Amino acid sequence: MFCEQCEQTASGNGCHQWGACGKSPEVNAIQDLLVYCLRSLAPIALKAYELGIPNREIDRFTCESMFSTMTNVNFSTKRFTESVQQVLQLRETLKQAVENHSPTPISWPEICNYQPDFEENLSEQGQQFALDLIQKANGNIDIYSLQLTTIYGIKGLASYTFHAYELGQEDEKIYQFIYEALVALDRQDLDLNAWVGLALKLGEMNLRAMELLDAGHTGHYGQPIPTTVPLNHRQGKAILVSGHDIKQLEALLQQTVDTGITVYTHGELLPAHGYPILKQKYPHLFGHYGTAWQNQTKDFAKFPGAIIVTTNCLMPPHETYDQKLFTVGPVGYPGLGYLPSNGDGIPDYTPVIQQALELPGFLDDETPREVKTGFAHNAVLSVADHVIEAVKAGKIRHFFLVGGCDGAKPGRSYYTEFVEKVPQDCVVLTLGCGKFRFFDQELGAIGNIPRLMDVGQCNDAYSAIQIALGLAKAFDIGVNELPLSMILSWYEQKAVAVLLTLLYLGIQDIRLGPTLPAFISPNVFQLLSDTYHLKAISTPDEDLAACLA
Ligand code: SF4
Ligand code: SF3
Repeated sequence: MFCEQCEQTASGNGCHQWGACGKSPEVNAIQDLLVYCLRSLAPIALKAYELGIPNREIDRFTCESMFSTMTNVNFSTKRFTESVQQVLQLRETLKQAVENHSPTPISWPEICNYQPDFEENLSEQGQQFALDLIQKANGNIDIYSLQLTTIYGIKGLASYTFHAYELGQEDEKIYQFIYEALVALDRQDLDLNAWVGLALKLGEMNLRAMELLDAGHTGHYGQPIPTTVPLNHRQGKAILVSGHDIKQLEALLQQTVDTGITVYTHGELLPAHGYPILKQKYPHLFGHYGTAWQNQTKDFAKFPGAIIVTTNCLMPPHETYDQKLFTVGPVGYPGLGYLPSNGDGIPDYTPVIQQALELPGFLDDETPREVKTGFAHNAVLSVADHVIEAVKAGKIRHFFLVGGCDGAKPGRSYYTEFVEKVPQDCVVLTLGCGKFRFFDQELGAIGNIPRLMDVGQCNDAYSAIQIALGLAKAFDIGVNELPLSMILSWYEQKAVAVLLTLLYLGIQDIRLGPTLPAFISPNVFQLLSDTYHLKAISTPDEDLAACLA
């Protein structure tokens, strides 16, 4: 096998024997096969758009399928086999429709006729695609690096697009771009500049996807407001919801009204508590349980109720808790209960509810502990006057956005130490699951402005961007002139898409860690460093001194 799509890739240069994430070579190969089949669909889907016969079912299926191949999402060969079958059926039906509509005969590229042999092992057939891109790049390592950046960026973009369409927010420009980018992977005539342009275009499209998702969240659940979230449990039966999917969280809340079950969030669902409509409608949405995704084998084992994982990051479960763990949407693992969606995209959560009622739940009330979330763009910019005053009066010297993904590597303690060392006259904004390294620290306030503000999930990078743009406008300066430094941590492919968005916006001096992506070649990194001053993190002391200089 070969995979280097995430930060924990083995030895920093690729998983070859088995995924450090727990992905087997079989699953890796069938994921490659699924992506290749989606590439075989892309030219037909683009032609359908050209002829005015777009197919929304195929657009959405493409996004959910790409999402399922992201790190720590789906480990089920059975589910990937079904997806491969489905994509080929959809492709052939669409091909027929396009040919019927076209005034002239169409000569499809060879890839559009690709057909695996379903009588034979699909994973074995997927193995051939491990080397497909480097061949397409004629061995040019820099082109290959940008091809991989593109394909991983598509996975991130597709996942945010999936979340947005679940909430009724779509823009067909994004779907068309995803097909264009998938088609580009089959081209051999693009030079380095063209690939860089494509990667930045991906960043632009991802900004749009995050904007749509923001509109979906705020449209359904209201503008986030600073909210105190209990970190303690209360007595009673319990369900824990993990991942990023607030729509699924809401569906579960609806289905558990009057059951007496208390619902807790886990991981990237902490910011859901900041949405006022969700909190008002469902008082049994109580608190947040556990810390970052990489601690789930301990946290899930201890949780005395049922658990649902709605998106990344799912770790291979231990047998001590796999019976109470369920997956929905793109997520899957062999042997775990999977709840398929009904026509409206919502599963019947009865098996989860039954499991929660059978389990003991929490037997006592725990001493209250709490944390705050909900400092999204609306909340922060509504007090922009105070912020500006505090900056002008010298009370706030600098802002740090310390955010992104978490992970198990020891090098990630950099982010905890960085936040601990941020001087008293500076403010830390955070987002993504990386916040769990310091989210419960008491950093106090500068006047009435908290020194630690949780902007939201990783996709709420959109919110952080709006805050930065809003402040830049208020100060009447460029965003790169703000007293703001971005200290980012990455792990999976959503972070790749977010990074491309920040580069598309021309954000300079981003510090990225804990290690640089293995798929970025030295020349491509040099290019990003020359153009955007993108740099690797060094030590908290050195980086703080440089940011404040
Ligand atoms: Fe390795 Fe990451 Fe790929 Fe898993 S997703 S196989 S850890 S590079
Ligand atoms: Fe985290 Fe998996 Fe990336 Fe949404 S939950 S930020 S790693």
